[in-house]
Amino acid sequence: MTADQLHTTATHCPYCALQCGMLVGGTQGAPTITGDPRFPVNQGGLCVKGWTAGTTLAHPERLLTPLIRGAGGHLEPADWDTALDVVARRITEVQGRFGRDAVGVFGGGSLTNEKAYLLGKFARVALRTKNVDYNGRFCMSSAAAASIQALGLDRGLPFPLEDISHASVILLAGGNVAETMPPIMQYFERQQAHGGTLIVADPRRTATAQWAARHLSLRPGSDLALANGLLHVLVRDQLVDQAYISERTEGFEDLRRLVSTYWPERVEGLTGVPEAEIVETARLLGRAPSAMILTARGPEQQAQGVNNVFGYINLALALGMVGKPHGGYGCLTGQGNGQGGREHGQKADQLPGYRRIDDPSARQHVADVWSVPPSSLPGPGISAFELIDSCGAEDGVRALLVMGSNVAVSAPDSHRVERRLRALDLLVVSDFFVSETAALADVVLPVAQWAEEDGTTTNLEGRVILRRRAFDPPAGVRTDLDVLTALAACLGTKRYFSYGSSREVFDELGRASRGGPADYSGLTYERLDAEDGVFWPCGATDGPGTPRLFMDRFPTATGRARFHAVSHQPPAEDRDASYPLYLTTGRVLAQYQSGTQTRRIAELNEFAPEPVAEMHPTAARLARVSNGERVTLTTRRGAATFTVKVTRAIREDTVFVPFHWGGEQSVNRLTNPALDPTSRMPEFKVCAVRVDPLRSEAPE
Ligand SMILES: Nc1nc2c(c(=O)[nH]1)N[C@H]1C(S)=C(S)[C@@H](COP(=O)(O)OP(=O)(O)OC[C@H]3O[C@@H](n4cnc5c(=O)[nH]c(N)nc54)[C@H](O)[C@@H]3O)O[C@H]1N2
Ligand SMILES: Nc1nc2c(c(=O)[nH]1)N[C@H]1C(S)=C(S)[C@@H](COP(=O)(O)OP(=O)(O)OC[C@H]3O[C@@H](n4cnc5c(=O)[nH]c(N)nc54)[C@H](O)[C@@H]3O)O[C@H]1N2
Ligand code: SF4
Ligand SMILES: [Mo]
Repeated sequence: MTADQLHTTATHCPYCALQCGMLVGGTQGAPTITGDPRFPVNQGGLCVKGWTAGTTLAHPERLLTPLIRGAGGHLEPADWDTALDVVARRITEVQGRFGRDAVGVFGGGSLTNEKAYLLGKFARVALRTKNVDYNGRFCMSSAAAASIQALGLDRGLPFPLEDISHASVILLAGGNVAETMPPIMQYFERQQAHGGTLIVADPRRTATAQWAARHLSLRPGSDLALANGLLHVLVRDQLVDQAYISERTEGFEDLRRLVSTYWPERVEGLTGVPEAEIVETARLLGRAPSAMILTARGPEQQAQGVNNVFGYINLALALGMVGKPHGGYGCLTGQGNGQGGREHGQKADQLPGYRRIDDPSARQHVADVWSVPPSSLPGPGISAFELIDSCGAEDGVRALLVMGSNVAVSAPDSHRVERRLRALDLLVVSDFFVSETAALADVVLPVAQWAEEDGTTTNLEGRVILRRRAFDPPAGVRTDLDVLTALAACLGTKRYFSYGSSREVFDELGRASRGGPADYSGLTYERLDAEDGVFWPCGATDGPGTPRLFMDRFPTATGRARFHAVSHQPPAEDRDASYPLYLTTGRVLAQYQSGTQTRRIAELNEFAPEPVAEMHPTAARLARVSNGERVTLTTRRGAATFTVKVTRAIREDTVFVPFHWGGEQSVNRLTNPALDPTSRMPEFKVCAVRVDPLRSEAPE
C-alpha cells in the first residue's frame, strides 16, 4: 500500500445516482482518486467522470469570493458579510412590496439530503414562501408520480441493484446506462453470464443497445403504444399472471379492454417496431421466470411521461413480478442525490419524509419538529418550469435563489428561460463556478464541493450513504448549509436554524421524516458508516433497512397495486412538412448535465469537446448535409448550429443532440416546454425539427 492509499478518505462520487464509492487521497491541489473496492455498488469500478472528479477542486476558475453585480453591470468580488446583507435586504424589499411568495427557491438533485432538507425548511420557515421547487422535475418526476399512483410509493429501484444480475429477462426503456452509469454494466454482465437477456428500447442503437441481446428501435414518443402492444400480446397468449392480478392488483379489466385495440400490426405503425419483434419481446417477458422492466429518461421526459411509465408498470404488474425477488418495475434515477433530493421537502408540494404539504397531519408533525405553528407553513407552490416561467411577471416570482442547478442551460426553451431570469429583480446563485445561470445573477455565493464537506445522499437503489469530507474547503468559500443558516439569521429567523454540523441537520431530518413514507429516523452517520449505507424506510436505530419493497402489500389505500388504462397520444409537437424530423436529446459519457463541472476538465473535453448532432444517412441525404459538416437545427422555438455525425445507429426520422453545453451550443434553445399534466415534466425527448446545411446563401 502506498502512502497515498494510507491517507485516503472513503467517500462517493459527486456526479450520478450510482454514487460510486471512491477513495480520495493526495492533496486538494493534486487529489488521487481510485474506486473503492469495498463499496458493494461499484466494487471498485468508476467511469471517466469519477476518475477525473478531483480536477474541479483546485481549478483556476473556481470561485473563492462572493460576487455582486456592480453599478457598471459587472460581477465584482465582495466580502461575505456584504453579499449576505445585500441578499437579505433585497429579499425583504421584494417580499415587502410583492408578498412572501414573490421570492422563489430553486434546488437540485445534486444537493445532499441535508442541503435539500434545509433548503425546503429555509423556504417555508425563513422566507415563508410556497414557491420552492427543484430540477428533479426535469428528471424522474414522471416515474415518481406514476409509481406513487400505481404502487403507493416512489423509490426509484424498489429492489437492490444485485437483483439485475439475477433477472431472466430485462426490458430497459430509454436508458443508455453504458454511457450514463458505466459501472452498472457489471450487473448486466452478470445477468448475461447467468443466461439472462437484456432488451433495450431506444430510437438509437446506443452503446447499451449494441451490448444488449435485442434492440427495439422505437419512434420517439411512442413508448406507451409499445407497452400497450406488449400487454396485448401477453393477454392474447395467456402469459399474464392471473393469480397475482386477482390477489395483489385492481383495475385490470379496464386495461384489458383498452389493450385489446393495440394489436401488433397497429403498434408497428405507431412505434416503427416490427410486429414480429413486439410478439417475440412479449413472449420472452411472459415466459421468463423473473422479468424486470426498467425505465430511464427516454420515456419519462415527455408530455405523456406519467402515462408512459404507467404503461411499463402495467406490464410488470401483469407479469406478476412486482414485489418478487429479481423482477418488477424500477426507474433508474439520474442525479447524485436524485433519490434523496425528491424526498425531503425541496419540492413544491412536499414536506420531509416524502410527505404532502397539504396533509394536515404531516404539517402538524413537521411544524412540531421545526417549532413553528402549522398555520405558518405555506401551501403547495408551482412546479419548476412554471416557477422559472413566472420570473419577473407582475404576480410571479421577483427574486430567485438557485442552489444546485444551472437552469439557463438545462431548462427547456432556454431563450425564454434566459429572458425570464433577466426580468427578475434579484437573482442569487450559489455554485462553485460562474455557470451560465450564475453569469446572469446579481449575487453569486461560492460554496464548498463534494470532497470538502460531510453529507448523505441516497443512491438509485434507495441506499442512504455517507459522503465524507476529504479536504478542508479553500479559504473564502462556505458550505451551502452555512449559507442557508447565515441567510436565515440575516432574515431574523436564526433560532430555527442553529446547527453545529451537517450531522445535526441529518438528525433533525430524521425526526422530521419519522412516520413518513421515506422514514430516515432510524439512521445515524455511525450506522451509514458501519453498514455500507442503509435502505430506507428505516424507522428504528436497531432495525434493519428495507432493500426490497412491496413484498406482501402495496402502501396504497387498499393494499393493492393499481393498473392504469391509458391510451397512447402523439407527442405535443409532431413532425410536419416544415419540421420533418424528430429531435431527441440526452447525454454522452464524458460530460455531465449542464457541464459546469465537466466542461472544465481537459480529459473530458478531449472525449467530448462539443455537442454533435447524430442523424441517419437517409435523413442526411434528404437534408443535403454530410458527415462532419456544420448544420443548423431549427424548431418552432429557435435555431442552433452543430457539427453533424452521420450514423446508422439512429432511426431515419430522428436527430439526437446532447444537452451539456450552453449559449449558442445549447440544444435547449430548441426543445419544447410542453409539460406533462401530472408531473409537470417538460418534453425534452421529442419535438419537431428541420436540419439545413449551414451554407447561408440559398442554393441556386
Ligand atoms: N455521462 C453522463 N451520465 C449521466 C448524466 C450525464 O449528464 N452524463 N446525468 C445523470 C442524470 S441526472 C440522469 S437523469 C441519467 C439519465 O440517464 P439516461 O436516461 O440513460 O440518459 P439520456 O441520454 O437522457 O436518455 C436515455 C436514452 O433515451 C433515448 N430516448 C430518446 N427518446 C426516447 C423515447 O421516446 N423513448 C425511449 N424509449 N427512449 C428514448 C435516447 O436516445 C437515450 O439514449 O444519467 C445520469 N448519468
Ligand atoms: N434537453 C435536455 N435537457 C435536460 C435533460 C435532457 O435529457 N435533455 N435532462 C434533464 C435532467 S434529467 C436533469 S437532472 C437536469 C440537470 O440540469 P441542472 O439542474 O442544470 O443540473 P447540473 O448541471 O448538475 O447543475 C448543477 C449546478 O449546480 C452546481 N452544483 C453541483 N453541486 C452543487 C452543490 O452541492 N451546491 C451548489 N450550490 N451547487 C452545486 C453545479 O456546478 C452546476 O452549475 O437537466 C435537465 N435538462
Ligand atoms: S458512474 Fe456515476 S457515480 Fe460512478 S464514477 Fe461515473 S459519474 Fe461517478
Ligand atoms: Mo436527471
